[in-house]
Amino acid sequence: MSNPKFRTMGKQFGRRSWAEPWKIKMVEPIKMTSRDDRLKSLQEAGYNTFLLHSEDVYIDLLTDSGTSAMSDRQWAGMMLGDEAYAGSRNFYHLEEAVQKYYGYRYLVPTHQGRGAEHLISRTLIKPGHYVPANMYFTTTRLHQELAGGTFVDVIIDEAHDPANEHPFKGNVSLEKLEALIKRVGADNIPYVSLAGTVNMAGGQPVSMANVRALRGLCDRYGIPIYLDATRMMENAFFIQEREEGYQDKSIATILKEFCSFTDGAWMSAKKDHLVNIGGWLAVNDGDLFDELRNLVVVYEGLHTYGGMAGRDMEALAIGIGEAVEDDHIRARVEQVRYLGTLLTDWEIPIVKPIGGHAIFLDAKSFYSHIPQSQFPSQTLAAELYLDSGIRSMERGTVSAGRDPETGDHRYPSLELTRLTIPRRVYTQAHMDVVAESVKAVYDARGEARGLKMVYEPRYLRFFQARFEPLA
Ligand code: PM9
Repeated sequence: MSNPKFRTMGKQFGRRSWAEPWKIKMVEPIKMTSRDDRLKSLQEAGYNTFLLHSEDVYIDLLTDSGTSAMSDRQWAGMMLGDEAYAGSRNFYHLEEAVQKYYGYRYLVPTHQGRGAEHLISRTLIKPGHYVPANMYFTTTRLHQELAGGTFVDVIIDEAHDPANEHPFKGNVSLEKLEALIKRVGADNIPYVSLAGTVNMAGGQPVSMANVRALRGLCDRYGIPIYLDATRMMENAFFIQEREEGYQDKSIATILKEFCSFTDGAWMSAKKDHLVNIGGWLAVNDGDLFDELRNLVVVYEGLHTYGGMAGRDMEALAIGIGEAVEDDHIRARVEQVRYLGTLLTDWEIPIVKPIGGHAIFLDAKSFYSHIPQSQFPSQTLAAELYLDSGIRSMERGTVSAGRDPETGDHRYPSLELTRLTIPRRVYTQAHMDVVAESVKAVYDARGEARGLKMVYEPRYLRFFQARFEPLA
């Protein structure tokens, strides 16, 4: 076959092509702009892709958060919204779906993931506590720090090397965790903060063997495990694909088994669950639930809506059922891989193995002449937008923020620019256009200059910081 797509996919997977398990019923026009228009937009946005108007974007790969296309069933569910202030029937549907697929006992709804992170951090973390995690996530770590905790990264070393092909780069290093427990004492560790998959490591999964062993270690010291389940469906897919004994198990079965090793989870439903807004927190401990259910009314809304409309909860309940379908998750991950395979065929440096929700360009290798103090990932996101109107996201030094103790930039080992694929939104032809643009920017890499930060907000600076090009 002459088509390079078939050559590569055939070589890699040894089977026939996959296709999306849906067809398109409604479309939203997008427009291509001129390079002059894009330069103007970029200058107005202070070289930060978060500050662009979405109308000025051609293919939007900023995030997979809240950007999914809902199904006809979810839209039908929106019409069944029960907008009662208290006791909405849609809440009970949502509760049932979380109990059925994740297996946790009690549910607290929140407006999105960080609402849930706020509640769990505020409830469990006290000043002086240490919170071990398999790499940081921006909002998660900030809430843990605001509650008085000190974040400690206990992910395996391989996760910090973009070229390392370890199949489960999201795994917790039990040695690092046990060393921390011995150093600070189990009483000072309120919980292990476990994410599946690990966003900042490149969408990398945690194995079932690792979470099982983690449970064993935590039980010995009496430490609970709380899971960031935001992209757990994708994690389940990688277990099915790569871990012995799971090939014939469904995504739903794997998800539930994984969650059974944890004490509860928080969720940004805007990702895996195929909705535009929503989140939740679920736990097994009745006393903790009472506290969380009381706190949610202070910060989010009543405990039967938590900041969501009834119609949003209905779409979310339906989305959970669609998201665990094996065909859905396979098409989702394979589309990401399709893009990544095109890029690796052109020897463009990306994080390997290809993760679940995005391609992460390795900006340190891409722009080896730009030091981290000049923000190579931010520069790459700006150059990509300039080339073709494709919007990506910085996941390097700007996202890492400043060390709360020293006030210095934190320079992460992974300096990445993320091309995030929304679920059920773009076609393979869009992926071809994206790959060609990345290639054009790569070919011109020697001409790129770094950026200087001219405005820096106090919290989560990557959202609102402004930059100017260096001469
Ligand atoms: N993730 C993302 O684009 C949204 C904007 S960047 C902060 O990847 C994890 C693993 C996430 C996540 C958001 C949240 C917060 C928690 N955990 O955005 O508040 O990837 O719903 O969730 C983004 P919310």
